[in-house]
Amino acid sequence: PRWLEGANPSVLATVGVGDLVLLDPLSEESLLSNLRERFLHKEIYTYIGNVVISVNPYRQLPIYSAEMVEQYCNGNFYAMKPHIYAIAEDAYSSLRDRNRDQCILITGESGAGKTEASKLVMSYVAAVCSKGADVTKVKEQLLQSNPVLEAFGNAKTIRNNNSSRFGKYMDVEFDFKGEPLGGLISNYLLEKSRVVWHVKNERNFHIFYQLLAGASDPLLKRLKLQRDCRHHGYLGDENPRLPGMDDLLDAMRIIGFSEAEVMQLLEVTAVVLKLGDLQLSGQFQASGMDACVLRDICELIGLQESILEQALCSRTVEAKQEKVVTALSVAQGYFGRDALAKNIYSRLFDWLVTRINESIQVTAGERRKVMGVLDIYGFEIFQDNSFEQFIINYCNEKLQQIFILMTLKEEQEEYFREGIKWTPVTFFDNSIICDLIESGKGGILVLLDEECLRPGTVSAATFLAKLDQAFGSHEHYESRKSQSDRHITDTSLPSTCFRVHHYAGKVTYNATGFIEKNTDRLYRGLAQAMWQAKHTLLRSLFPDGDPKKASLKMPPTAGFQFKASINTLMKNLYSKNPNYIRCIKPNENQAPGQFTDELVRSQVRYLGLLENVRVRRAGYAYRQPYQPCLERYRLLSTHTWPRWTGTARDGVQALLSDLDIPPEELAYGHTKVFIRTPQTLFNLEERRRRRVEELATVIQKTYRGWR
Ligand code: AOV
Ligand code: MG
Repeated sequence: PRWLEGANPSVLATVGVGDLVLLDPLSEESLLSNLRERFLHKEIYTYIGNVVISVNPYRQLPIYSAEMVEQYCNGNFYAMKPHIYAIAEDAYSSLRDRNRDQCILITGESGAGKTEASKLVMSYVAAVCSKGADVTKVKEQLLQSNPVLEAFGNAKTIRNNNSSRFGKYMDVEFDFKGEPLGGLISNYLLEKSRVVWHVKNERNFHIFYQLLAGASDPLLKRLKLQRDCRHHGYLGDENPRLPGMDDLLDAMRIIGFSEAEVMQLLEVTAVVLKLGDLQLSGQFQASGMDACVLRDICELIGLQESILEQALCSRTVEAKQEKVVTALSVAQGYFGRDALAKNIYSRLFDWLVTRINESIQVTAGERRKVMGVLDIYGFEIFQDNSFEQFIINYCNEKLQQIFILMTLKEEQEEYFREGIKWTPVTFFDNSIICDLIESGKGGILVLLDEECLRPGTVSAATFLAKLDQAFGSHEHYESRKSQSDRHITDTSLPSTCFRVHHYAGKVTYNATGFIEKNTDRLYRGLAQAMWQAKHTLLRSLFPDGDPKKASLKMPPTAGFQFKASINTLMKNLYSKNPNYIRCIKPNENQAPGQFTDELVRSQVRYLGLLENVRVRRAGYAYRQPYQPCLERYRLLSTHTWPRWTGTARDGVQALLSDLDIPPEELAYGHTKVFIRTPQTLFNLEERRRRRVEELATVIQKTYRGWR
């Protein structure tokens, strides 16, 4: 019988509670042990209302099959286990049926499972929309953009063997029927310093190893590369195990790259590697260059050797119609070489995104709806943190801010939509930290820019002094100077460093390198040399090398650009209906089945999960649309059992008023019923359980009677 299907594992009848809103008593400890218990039973998803918490299982679980997709797509997921598919379904169906633009915000620290989550969401949406030929092509292209961008933008780090080293936001556009039309990808600041240097036990971007391990002999020869990566200066280590080159080439073909484009792309990639092999052996000057490597590079890109050599070992400064050529020292030569490699690679990455967008972008002016999926690098605290971590953590700070604002906003709006009264709750607001970093009136980024543009000698020390002067007494800023002003002695903070108290923890940044990385200087001669190459792709990456376009104006700094693009992103996200996936990393070893309490506790803390539950409970802990609520509890009242013919709303009202629930426990919204405390819901569930048993006994007896 249909009503016995209520034996489905529900949000409640699972390990611990499936929705933390129902936790009783509610404390950090109970929240943590609920997550732990579920995780150890391979229940990695838990809700806080409409937010999904996902704890990285570090193993393949059998919960992503086509049947699962089917269940979440058809079912009423109030009666199913918490799952990322539920949030994907909720977002997709409200986009399709209620015409609301959606965004999926995935946050969590490095290795917590954000990228995997974004792929699950995308594959869910791809699976549930129709299967026509046109749609299939679009879907394939959207999905295949992933392996291509991962090859060029991901790398092994200490935290994560497949760490995203760039931020990605993808808008998927749908027509009025909910069929995908295409998409648009935005990328944020690639960690390009990795091209020329990485920490021990980490690696360079995947593509280099994939190329060396997977290219055919003739291709490798054509690219003038050695198969063993120890022959290449920028790699050093051996080949890690990675997806094969063939899959990557297939993906590029599906997206619509021509053979010629793929070849050019690989050639430019090879040039980056070869630059790392270029030794500058002159004793004092960079002129003693490895002739073979220089020739290889120039052959690959169609450039006269003397032009590149000149650009690498000297600098031309134009002053008052006079050209002054100065020879570079070896150190300056290497600096220029590495800057060139980083610039080529990051410009190539931008080109790749643009090229993918050309294939997937929607041109038709149809009425569209959009689902945005944000997967960005997670919060990072390393032993040694530099400009890259500063930018990454700034970005996470902004995402936390948007989470705070939007959870509260969304909660308030829901009560408003449903016509229910509500009193706001307070939450830790991290805007003070955001301001410290990005304020236009003298935030850290502005001071850094000032320092980069200031004539005269600037250094990490002058930058630090500037920070000290501005933020010496700021409660989220620390340095040796500010400590001594406060009579604190702390030897763990080196004198070249400053510390920011982020929402997710204190991070010590080494100021050395901030100025160089922010200015991101490339000697003009090198850009001009690249522009003279015959290689069409490479040349197109350096429009600034055109002497006619040479301007004396400094290009915008890396920090300035990032801030601008992050703020555009925030505006975009604010305009959409948010859906949250909060990823948690259970242990530091990338190991299955391990749950390190302290590690999870700190994430629970900084993600503000406890506050999140409190906000959710402050008004009404639990809410359910009328129809599923009626289905679930109608057997509790003779008004609604065995049959109810009125509307679902009236049914729920009739049913609940029959059950002696105090009226202040309930509120009837336009589409949902709201229940104030978890106890009421437990109570309902308990009664329901007993009633189901009762009915089952009745049936058994009846059957026996028949026999
Ligand atoms: P991240 O995106 O959050 O880190 P990933 O999504 O790359 O983290 O996850 C790290 C690794 O954890 C993956 O390579 C998988 O091996 C494993 N993993 C994550 N989610 C799942 C899942 N649902 N099922 C099975 N394994 C999973 V970073 O990009 O570093 O911030 O910058
Ligand atoms: Mg990632």
